[in-house]
Amino acid sequence: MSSIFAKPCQFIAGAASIESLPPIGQPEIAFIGRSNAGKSSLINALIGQKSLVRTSKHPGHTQQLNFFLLGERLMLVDMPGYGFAKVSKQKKGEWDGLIRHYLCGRPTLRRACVLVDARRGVLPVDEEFMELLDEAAVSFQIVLTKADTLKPQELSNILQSVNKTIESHPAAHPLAVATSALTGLGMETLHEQLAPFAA
Ligand SMILES: Nc1nc2c(ncn2[C@@H]2O[C@H](COP(=O)(O)OP(=O)(O)OP(=O)(O)O)[C@@H](O)[C@H]2O)c(=O)[nH]1
Ligand SMILES: [Mg+2]
Repeated sequence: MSSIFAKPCQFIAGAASIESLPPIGQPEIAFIGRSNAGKSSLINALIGQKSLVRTSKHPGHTQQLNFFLLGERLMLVDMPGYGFAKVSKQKKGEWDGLIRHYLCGRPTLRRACVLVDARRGVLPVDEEFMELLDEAAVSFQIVLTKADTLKPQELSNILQSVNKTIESHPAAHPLAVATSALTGLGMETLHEQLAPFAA
């Protein structure tokens, strides 16, 4: 495991509104994606812990922006899922508004990881957020999650199609990475790509 990801990681703050966002500090990496895409699980897998970040099989579990400080030098930000139909319209609006505000206005945000469930592929709501990231000039990377649930050929097909999507997004990292929080697939690649953002 590359050094920063082997360092202690601690919960720093949770923010359910723009007013309660923690002050600007260390460089930040945000993990965004649809509800249930595997954001919280991926952060646990990246830091080699089972349950620092709470996960659930029920979509809509993470309900605020949660800030985790890694090795005192890099903030990992777990976000609520976007576009979740089963929460009230008002809640959905609040979450999407908070996510948008954070993504477009956070000077310490270095990279957004856009998580896409490999079984579902890129959906219109993912495209919407990728366009927002393009406009805000926030560099992002598509991370396919739950790769363990697909056969190798299926995974290769979805990777190919996602890499096509990337071509139309100027802020996107040129290659998507396939991951599994269960098997650890892709963690080394993400460690290598994200570690340089640490202060
Ligand atoms: N098979 C498999 N299941 C996974 C993987 N990652 C996450 N899951 C499962 O997917 C479900 C959702 O995981 P979470 O990490 O809570 O997803 P989330 O994106 O944080 O969800 P919200 O907070 O509700 O937006 C849980 O049941 C996880 O066990 C994976 O790599 N493989
Ligand atoms: Mg979550």
